[in-house]
Amino acid sequence: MVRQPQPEDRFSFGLWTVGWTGADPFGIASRPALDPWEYAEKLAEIGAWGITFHDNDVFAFDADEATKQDRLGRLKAAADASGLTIEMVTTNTFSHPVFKDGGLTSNDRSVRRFGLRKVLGAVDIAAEMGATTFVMWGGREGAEYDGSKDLYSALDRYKEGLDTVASYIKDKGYDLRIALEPKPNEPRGDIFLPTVGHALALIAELEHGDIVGVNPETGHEQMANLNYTHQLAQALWSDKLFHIDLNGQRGLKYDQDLVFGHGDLLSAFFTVDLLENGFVGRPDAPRFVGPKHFDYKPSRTEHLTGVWESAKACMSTYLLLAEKAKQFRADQRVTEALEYSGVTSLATPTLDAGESLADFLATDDGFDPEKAAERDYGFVRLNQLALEHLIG
Ligand SMILES: [Mn+2]
Repeated sequence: MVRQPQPEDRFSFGLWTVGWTGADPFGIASRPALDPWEYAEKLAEIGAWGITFHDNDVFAFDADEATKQDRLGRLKAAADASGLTIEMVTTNTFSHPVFKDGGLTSNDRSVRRFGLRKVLGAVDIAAEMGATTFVMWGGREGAEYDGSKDLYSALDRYKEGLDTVASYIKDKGYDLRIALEPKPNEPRGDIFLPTVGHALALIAELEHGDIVGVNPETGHEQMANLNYTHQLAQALWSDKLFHIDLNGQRGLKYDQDLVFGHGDLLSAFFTVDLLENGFVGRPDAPRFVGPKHFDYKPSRTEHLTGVWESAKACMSTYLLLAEKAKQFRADQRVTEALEYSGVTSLATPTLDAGESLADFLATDDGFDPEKAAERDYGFVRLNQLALEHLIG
């Protein structure tokens, strides 16, 4: 029996997750929509600590200024009253057909200027709401046809857009960092910045990249056949893991947004192990300190009861895995298996401290490749120990 989630667990949910009414490309909504503040209140009731939203989760695309302020005020009041933190805000530059060829990288310059203004408007909202992260998911930044984009210019425009947003944040003195959310495809045939690695490479080219990091989503990386935990690790190694989107995905198919752990469970175990316990051999390495944010969709087959059950399932799965991961790390057999496997010794630099390249090349370690090739690493036993903790 897993314990109840507590505010100190810092679980947070996008309003669009529990707020998804089940409409998909093949069918209409399968359950009613509530008001944003109703979702917030209910999330607080089941143990969430925080909420996140797109501008248009709260007010319509064409809402006038008074309506925007009224609805944002009602949401903020509900969040404050139930003790919820609005930790992240993002912009919707994908639903309205004006963005069908992208927001920051549309071939139409007037759309790019409109898109940029919309993003900057959402940055102001994020600051007003007290959010500390501004996620940018460029779902429509991409193409279906290779001939439809000057790909070099598209990357230039992406860079221009991100630098403009980042410098705006700095000019305003907002306590906000941008987190880019990679995804390989869907809704575009090919989305720009398809993986964490691509996003990190673009960030390295920015003028204001110091306040730009990544928001990796489990399913998005797995849709690219990549290992989510490895992506989190590289983002941490680059000190760029600003936010996370936890969910579940079963193989290479459409973006399923399943409950966390309802996809690749063993992978989810090692994701939680990294988030909770850090790198095995490097206690000095950066750790993820942000909220445990879920970006999932309650399946279309569920009605409102199922919506709340699925949100609770995300949190209880995380808590169960965190408990299992703690036991895994504390197990003496695991310590021995890690030692046997050489996992912890990977932290030792390959060259000696102060060893010159000339000395290194002149040194004979007496190394025998045939002998070294006989080494057994014991990775299977290590993995089995993880699995036994997971299902035991
Ligand atoms: Mn997704």
